[in-house]
Amino acid sequence: MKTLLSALKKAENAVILPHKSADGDAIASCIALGKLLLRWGIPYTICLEEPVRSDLAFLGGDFAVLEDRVPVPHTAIAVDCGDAARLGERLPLFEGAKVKLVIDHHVTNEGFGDVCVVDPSAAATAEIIAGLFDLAGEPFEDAASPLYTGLVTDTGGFRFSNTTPKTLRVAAQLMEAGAESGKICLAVFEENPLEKIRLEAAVMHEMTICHNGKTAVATVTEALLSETGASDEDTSHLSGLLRGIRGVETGVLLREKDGQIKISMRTSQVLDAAAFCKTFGGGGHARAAGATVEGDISVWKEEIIKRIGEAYGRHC
Ligand SMILES: [Mn+2]
Repeated sequence: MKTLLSALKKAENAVILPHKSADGDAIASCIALGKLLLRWGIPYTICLEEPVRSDLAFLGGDFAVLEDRVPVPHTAIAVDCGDAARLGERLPLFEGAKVKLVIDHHVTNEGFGDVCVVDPSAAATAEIIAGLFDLAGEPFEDAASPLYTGLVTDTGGFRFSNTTPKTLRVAAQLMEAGAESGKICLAVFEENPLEKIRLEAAVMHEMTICHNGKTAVATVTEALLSETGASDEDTSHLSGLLRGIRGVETGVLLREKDGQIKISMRTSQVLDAAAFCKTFGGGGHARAAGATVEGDISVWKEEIIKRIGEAYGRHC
C-alpha cells in the first residue's frame, strides 16, 4: 500500500481504467481515486470502455470513452479489474504508460502492473481505496458517497458473504464523513425500469431447474432483450435472482452479446464460481464469477449444466 501511495503521488498525470462493463464498485472507486489525485494536483482522466450505466449516473463524475482518444498517460491505474484482458480496447493506454498500477480485490488477479495492490479479503475495491485515504491521512469528504456506493453495490447492500466486520467499519466511517446511505441505496436498489422487470418475468418463467433443484439456469437472447425493451445492464442481477431461489446452490445466466455468450454465475456454498469459470477463460470471486465464450447459447446451456453436475460430483 505504501509503495502504491508513493507511486500515485509521483504521477505526472494519470488515466484511471475500470474493467469493461464497469459496475458500481468500479465506477465509484475510480471517482473516489480521482478525487484523491485532484487533491494532490495530479491531472487525471477516467476512461471507460462504454458510456456509464444509467443507474450509476447519480454518482456524477466526468468520463472519457474509447472514442475520445485519450493520450497515453504517465501513470495508468487499472481499478477493480481482475486481468489485463478486462481493460478491453483500452489495453494500449495501460501498456503504453510509464508507470502501471493495479488496485483490485478479485481473487483471480495475478497482478499485471509495476505496483499491484490486490486484496481478495476486501469486499470491494472501494474498501481498498478507503484504506488509501486513511494511509494518506486524507479526509473522505467528497469521496465518502462514491466509496460507500462501491461497498453497497459489491456487497448487495452488505448481504453477501464478502461483507466483513472491516467492511462495516469502513462503511460506518464513510457515513460519519457524510456518505448519504439512504439516498444511495434507493438509487441502487429501489428504482427499477419497467423493461427490467418485464425481462425478469420472462427469464424466471423460462428458466431450467435441474440437479434436484440445486441449479437454476436461464438464457437471455438478443431477441428477448428487444422484445422486452430491456438493456444489457438490466441483466446483471439475474444470476443472483436465480441463485436466490430456495434450495438453489448455483444460478447461471447465459446471455447473447455482440455475437458472443456471456456467462454469469452465482453460488452459495459448494461450487467455487471463480475456479469453475476459469476453466473456460473467465474469472471473478468464489461466489460470483463470469466468462465469455463463443458458440450457440442453447448448446452452451446444456454444456454448463453438464459441467456443473460434474463439479457437484467432485464436491459432494
Ligand atoms: Mn469490485
